[in-house]
Amino acid sequence: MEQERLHPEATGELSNLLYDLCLAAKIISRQVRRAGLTDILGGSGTLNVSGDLQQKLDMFANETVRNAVQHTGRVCITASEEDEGPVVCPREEQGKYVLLYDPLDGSTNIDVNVSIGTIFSIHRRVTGQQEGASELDCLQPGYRQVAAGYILYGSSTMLVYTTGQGVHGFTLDPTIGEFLLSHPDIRSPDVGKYYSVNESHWNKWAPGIQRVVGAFKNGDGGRVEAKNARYIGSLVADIHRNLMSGGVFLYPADAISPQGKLRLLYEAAPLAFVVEQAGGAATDGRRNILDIKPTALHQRTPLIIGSKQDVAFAQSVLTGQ
Ligand code: FBP
Repeated sequence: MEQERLHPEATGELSNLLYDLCLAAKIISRQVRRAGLTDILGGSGTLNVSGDLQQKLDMFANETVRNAVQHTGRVCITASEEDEGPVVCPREEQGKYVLLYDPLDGSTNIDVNVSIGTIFSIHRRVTGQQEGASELDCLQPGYRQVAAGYILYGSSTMLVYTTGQGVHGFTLDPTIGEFLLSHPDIRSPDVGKYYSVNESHWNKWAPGIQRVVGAFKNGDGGRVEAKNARYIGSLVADIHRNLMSGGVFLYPADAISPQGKLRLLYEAAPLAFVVEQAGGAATDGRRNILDIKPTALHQRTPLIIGSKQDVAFAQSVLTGQ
């Protein structure tokens, strides 16, 4: 509500939409915390549009987020990693916002009790009421986001979000069922102490990427000092650690995935908005992630994200500057 007052034109709809996402996060958090005790672990037997085996919890989280926003009159369309196409809200309940989300990122880690997360990105609708909401509303560049963030289901459940006025972290107090402001105005160090990448892909990388990762690992005798390695293999957990302690995460393109693995609309762009608002940066190796104009709902992008000077170093090596 305080942040809303920074926007004289605000109607409260965005605040309420963020609160709808908080409700979904509490329901998902409860399920994640009890996952080992209930029949919700393991695969659902179906594949998503990206060919990934959908976990039961993926499906649960996907429906929970959609149900939390679809009939509120605040959202006109949703798009999710787990849905092939966008889901248009009932005509008479279409609002002015667009919600893009990854309901449960890192889902391959669910069954082994490793931290996972929900990632969300909110845009303003671009289609008119007459023509009805469509995929056009979803295919907007990252710099047009009005809000973005993630919920981390780790040792505690945390919500971290931005509306363009800095980045703020809240911790869920399960005893009162409320997110409490535990990390106001998060700032990320310009130079990180960690580098995070799946080095098992080394031989599939282009020489430029090998040079960048090599420099983060061993230093490069001037521009970069050697860093410590940390890689969980759960995007939200890796990004959150680097946001708090300083670090650079890389999921580059490689011979198998020439566009990288991670999805632009509901993984890279929302995390780039958060990290940039905390003083960091995000690139696909050549340009700012937030400047990429999407052409497909589930398009992928190479991603280098984190402490500003480390990302700048990587981009300068990859562009030969
Ligand atoms: P999804 O679970 O949303 O498909 O996430 C993809 C992901 O698990 C990220 O969380 C993580 O950063 C990456 O893939 C790990 O990939 P890899 O196993 O190749 O290192």
